[in-house]
Amino acid sequence: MTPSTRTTRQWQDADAAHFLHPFTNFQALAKKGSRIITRAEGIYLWDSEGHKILDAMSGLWCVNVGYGQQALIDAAARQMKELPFYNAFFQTATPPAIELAELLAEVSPPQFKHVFFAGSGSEGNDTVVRMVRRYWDILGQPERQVIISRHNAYHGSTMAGASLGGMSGMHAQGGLPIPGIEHINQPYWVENGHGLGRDEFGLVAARWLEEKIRIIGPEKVAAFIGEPVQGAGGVIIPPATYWPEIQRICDKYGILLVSDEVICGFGRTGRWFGCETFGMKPDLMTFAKGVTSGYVPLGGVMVGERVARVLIDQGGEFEHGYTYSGHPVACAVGLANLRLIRELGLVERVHDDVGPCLAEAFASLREHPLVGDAEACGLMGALLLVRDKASLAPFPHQVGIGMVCRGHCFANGLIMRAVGNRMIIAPPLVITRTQIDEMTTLIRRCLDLTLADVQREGWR
Ligand code: PXG
Repeated sequence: MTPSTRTTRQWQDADAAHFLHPFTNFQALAKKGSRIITRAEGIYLWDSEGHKILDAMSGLWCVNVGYGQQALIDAAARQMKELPFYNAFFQTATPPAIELAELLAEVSPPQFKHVFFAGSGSEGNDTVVRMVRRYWDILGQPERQVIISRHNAYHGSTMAGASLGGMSGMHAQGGLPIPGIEHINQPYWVENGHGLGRDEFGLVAARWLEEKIRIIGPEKVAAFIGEPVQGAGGVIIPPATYWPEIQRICDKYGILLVSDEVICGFGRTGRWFGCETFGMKPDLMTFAKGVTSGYVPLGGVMVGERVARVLIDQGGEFEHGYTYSGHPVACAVGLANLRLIRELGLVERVHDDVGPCLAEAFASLREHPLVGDAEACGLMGALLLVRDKASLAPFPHQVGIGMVCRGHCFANGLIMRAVGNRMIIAPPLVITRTQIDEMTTLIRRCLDLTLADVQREGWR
């Protein structure tokens, strides 16, 4: 049935009866009913009640070229007609997968010439774990098993992805992390800075990696993985000193550096990949989301020459892969998407135009009585909601200030995420300056409404 053939209530009842949503308290949602999204265009969504919503989260950090791009739609339709599926397992390949591999190598930093395709970011990170350990095996150092990650990182929801991630709620369910994964603290200045200047703190936070390597024993450490900017963790933008120091430490101990570019890739930070914005040279890059702008699922791992040469020249068979590794329809859409990003000059646009515009808009929101800190990097931004601006003292946890603000966004036609006391956005890269103004006006209205709640309820 098409959306118009059922009422919102009917959709909600069927949803509650049959659909288990990801990261959702099923009982609470069934009581409230889902919001049913029925169509989209540009940076806007419409729900089943006809409400127009500004999607400042690009779906889920992925619709980089915005909704309704005909080139992507045509690419999918054409490929489905010609060859909807063939695998890449038994010494076969399809033209879209080959062409996308070629184009990915072209837009990636120069050390990347090869790609391993997966179906999602989580699968990509499972591949990372398999590949990193295989690399050290081939080199005769099988004791190098440990991968170091960070608390409050998000690397997906498969067993390996959730283990690499540093979300304590996820680790509490299902006996995670799997063996051989260790975590250090995150480079979040507000929580961990302890009075240091930001740049000084960046160095201190990076050196937590060195301490961890020494505790584990450098001969046992295989790799370090991190998101250039932690997305799901609340748009945690590290100090400029952080990644170069991480790079220095990885080089010193010879351990592989993995950049999880699932959110930061494909223009989000104002360069093709976040590692370029933050000045590091990873050996592997996980990607997903923006590679197809979310129109169809696709993920994978860019494999740098250091690892690729060992796997190819010395490795024999790599016993790993997915049915949908190199799915022709997904790859055809990926190709059309990357070509469109180039054609529209979206990466440069984020760097030179809409990125700086967002930074200015967020700087102006810093004046708001609830905002203790406002940060932006390319087209991702975060507002820290505080009880006291001078000390950055937080609201008591039970107030749930982020969720209060998010409720106002929901009611006012704006999708903005709350991560604890951080309100975050990552709009489509096609957003215009006028639309950034419109979004900023909406955000300010929601902050005002939240402040009114704070005053009425006496939360300060
Ligand atoms: N790495 C990073 C950095 C991600 O952000 C994944 C891996 C996993 O990708 P898949 O395609 O398997 O979901 C992600 C996904 C949130 C949220 O709440 C973020 C993601 C997924 C779901 C929710 O911000 N990022």
